[in-house]
Amino acid sequence: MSSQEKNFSTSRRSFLTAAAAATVSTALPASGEASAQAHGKAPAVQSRKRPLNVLFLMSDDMRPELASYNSRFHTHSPNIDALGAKGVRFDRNYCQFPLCNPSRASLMSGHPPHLTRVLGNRDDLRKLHPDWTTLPQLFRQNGYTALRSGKIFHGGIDDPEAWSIFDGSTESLHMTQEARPMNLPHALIPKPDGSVPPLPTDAQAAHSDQIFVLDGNGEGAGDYVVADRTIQYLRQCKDKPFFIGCGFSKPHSPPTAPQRFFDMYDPARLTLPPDFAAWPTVPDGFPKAAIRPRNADLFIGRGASESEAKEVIRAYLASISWVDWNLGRVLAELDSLGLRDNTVVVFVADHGYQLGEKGKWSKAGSLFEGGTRVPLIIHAPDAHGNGRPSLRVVESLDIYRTVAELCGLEVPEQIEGKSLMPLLHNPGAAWDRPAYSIWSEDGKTVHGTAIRTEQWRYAEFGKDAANGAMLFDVHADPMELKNLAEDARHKDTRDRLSKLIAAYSYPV
Ligand SMILES: [Ca+2]
Repeated sequence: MSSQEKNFSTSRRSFLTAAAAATVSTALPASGEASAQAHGKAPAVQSRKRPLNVLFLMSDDMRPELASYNSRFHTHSPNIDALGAKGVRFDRNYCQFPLCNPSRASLMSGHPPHLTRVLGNRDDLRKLHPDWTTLPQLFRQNGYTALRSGKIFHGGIDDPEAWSIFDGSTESLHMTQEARPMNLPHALIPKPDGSVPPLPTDAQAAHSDQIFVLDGNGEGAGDYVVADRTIQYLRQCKDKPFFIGCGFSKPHSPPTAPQRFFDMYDPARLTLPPDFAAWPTVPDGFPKAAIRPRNADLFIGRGASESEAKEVIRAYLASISWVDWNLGRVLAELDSLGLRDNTVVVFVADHGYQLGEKGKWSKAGSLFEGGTRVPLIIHAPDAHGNGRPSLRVVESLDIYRTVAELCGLEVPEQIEGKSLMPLLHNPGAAWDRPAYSIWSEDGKTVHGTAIRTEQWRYAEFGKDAANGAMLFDVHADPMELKNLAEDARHKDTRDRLSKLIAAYSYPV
């Protein structure tokens, strides 16, 4: 065994330890046991011959633009939708930070971003917290084989303690198939002040203007390889307990998919959001701090014409459909190996994205629904709520505790978030926890904090909202077009939510 391999061959002792733990406490009440629990009787314990495995599927920059989440684009996402129909689909799940590394560090460590202190894409969670136990690490310590394919932690900042094999590979970024760049026409869209800026020349901006088209099914490229490797790991681990992380890197820019996924969408039929603007635009009545003046992922330093915007939305949807297709290959393998009934399957994205709303083409700085709402599906075998969606507000931070408890693993002290077990059992159960998301402009201090309840989204910028606030009734105004923060009729609501933000301690 090479020095890079740790616990890859699961010892019998650790296997038995994990198996015993799983047998004692994992099972959700089976049918009929719920009422017994409601009357104060302990539910019957369901025994398992083997511990539950975990297949942890992630996507990058995917807002819930999926058919089952009522995407207005009718996205072709049959595999994710089927997974959601099999398990519990959380329709109001929120990330804690709209940027890759901070969001993933929070989710995988079970601590909110103001405690991880990972507030930018260069902070290293493991270096900051050598003693913390990340989620895959917890499984590895309990005798599981923990393997990663693709992007689970941030690219280039993987957690060496998390995985049974750590090779620091970045296979999700490799492309062995030549991708055809499709350059968008550089329309010169004047700025709101009438000036026309020069076309961006820096490498990042040039890169951001490209869409990549692949041949066939994308064989040999990016997420195809991530799925292939996951399938290989499933075959390798089918007879021992595993935690396999499968991290797709799309629809993160540059949008990439085989031609046939582009063909699923007609750009002429795609509609732009009502607050679409060619440039990042602060609408009347909104604080400037809510909209970063420069895009970070697409349309960097230049305006977007309506036709270009539709081409990019089409490419984003095609990328989602390609992820969905690859995810379907992984789940088909899980089925063919007979592992579905013994495996907890999680699907989540790191954060959302703005697709032209308020002129934004990025997640960075977005404390709107677009930037913070992400799909979350959990299929736990025997969960009583399987097949029903949950409308309760939950956080990606809740995943750590939930998955650990599902598998009967003792959760380390200090882990935050709340177990979603009650919602997996009864998706409509009472639930009064709000979701929080923060943003840091400089990676050091918190510049904005948002709170989401079932009816309201409220965000403050600067300490005590020194740089403004925004309040939306998300039932009446799902597109977040009208800021109610200064509306006297909603003062009580604002005051109540403001107090919650103040209590959500963070360094300012
Ligand atoms: Ca991301």
